[in-house]
Amino acid sequence: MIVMSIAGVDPSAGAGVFADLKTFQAIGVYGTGIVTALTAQNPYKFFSTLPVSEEYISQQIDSVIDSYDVEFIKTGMLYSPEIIKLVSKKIKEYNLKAVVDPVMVATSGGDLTKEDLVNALNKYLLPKSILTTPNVAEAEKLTNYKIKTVEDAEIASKKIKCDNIITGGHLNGNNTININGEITIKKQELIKTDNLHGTGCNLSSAIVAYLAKNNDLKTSILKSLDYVYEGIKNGNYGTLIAKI
Ligand code: PXL
Repeated sequence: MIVMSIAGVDPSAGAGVFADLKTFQAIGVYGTGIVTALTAQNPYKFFSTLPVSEEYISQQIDSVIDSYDVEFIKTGMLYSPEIIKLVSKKIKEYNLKAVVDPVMVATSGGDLTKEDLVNALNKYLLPKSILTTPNVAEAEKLTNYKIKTVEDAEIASKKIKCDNIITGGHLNGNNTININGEITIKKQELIKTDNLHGTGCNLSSAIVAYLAKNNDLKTSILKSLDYVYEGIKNGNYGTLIAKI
């Protein structure tokens, strides 16, 4: 029951690898963390990014998998098309089941990507993944399709290259889940708060943790939506506080 996050480091620990590890721990699985980039940021302001070389990302992945039997991973901030290609190669090499948070822009407006990642995500990573978790803006970019309503989200979800959940924070709380072409709309109450930093990171890492605990994909998604909702409700300091 060992899982892995491949993502960036947010030192304020509401997002990125540190947040993923907290979520893994809260749900009761052992988490490992591969760092693709360091960032200097807090929930309100993004300062800068220092990427890690592909060679060193590769060494980190190999060294963990050398001694741990990892089945489920999540990916977050992958920063460049080259890193996306590398991670896709590792997924194939080690037969990993990947949940992809298609990180493209930070809520705080930070430099989380070097260039446009849409092509690399669609061509290399998503076809090899078991799930992706875009928000509305990310789903629009992945599909080149404008999403204004839940019906639009359903159409976009069918264009995405693997099973997916389009999160509902900008659709009145309506999350659109597409598993094997079967759509489920899960509505959640929207909470008025600024404790939203890291919601995407925590959702995808919770899904991986529940999968590792032998829940099926749909159950893992639904439990993770509840987990993040509770985190937002109990949050403080501009970020969510995970509780189960
Ligand atoms: O949620 C996007 C994201 C992913 N990864 C890192 C981040 C953020 C948002 O701030 O800092 C490291």
